[in-house]
Amino acid sequence: MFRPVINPSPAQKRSQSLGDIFLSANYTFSRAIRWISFLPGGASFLVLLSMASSITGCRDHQDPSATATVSLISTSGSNVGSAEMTEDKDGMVTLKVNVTSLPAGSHGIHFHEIGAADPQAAPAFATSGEHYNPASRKHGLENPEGTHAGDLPNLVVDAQGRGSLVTTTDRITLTDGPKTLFDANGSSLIIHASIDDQKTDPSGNSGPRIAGGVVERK
Ligand SMILES: [Cu+2]
Repeated sequence: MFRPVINPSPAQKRSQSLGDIFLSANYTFSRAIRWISFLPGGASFLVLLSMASSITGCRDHQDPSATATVSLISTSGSNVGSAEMTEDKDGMVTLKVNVTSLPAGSHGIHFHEIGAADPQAAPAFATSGEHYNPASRKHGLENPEGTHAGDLPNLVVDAQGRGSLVTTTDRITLTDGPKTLFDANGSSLIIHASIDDQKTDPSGNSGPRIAGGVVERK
């Protein structure tokens, strides 16, 4: 198949090695096709599909329902930040909250049981109901009879009014199931005026609601 070159020039060497690469790639491809042809129809279709998807680079088909977002507003209706949520394939949800223009200090923050966050309700954000608690537990990350599905670590806000919280939880999901935030009446994320003591039922003495928003599919 190949005419051997005795004492090849550099140009001849180059063309020979390019030919080798072409031949070896061609060989690998034809071996793969021969191998696929031995598989039953369905399996060879799947192999071809996975080859195609690895070529186009679209192997990570993420369920669109596994991400969510919250737009947070204050009691006066102004924007004070947002939250992003992502659920991984094992059902672990990562929550990232960023806020501005809130009072300095530690604030209780929870998922509440209704997807309605009206700052003009009396009292503010009363429309979001109580903490999301489908398992009927008591409040607090440190409560022996806890924990509400919607309970979270405190959100710390600095002297400039900025705060962020990054945490993970498997007490809630964004995908369907008994602890999904997207149940019949949805859910909200609510920030309180005071620190959550993580023990006192039903809301850790965290005081009035100062900001909130509805959890929405992204
Ligand atoms: Cu709350």
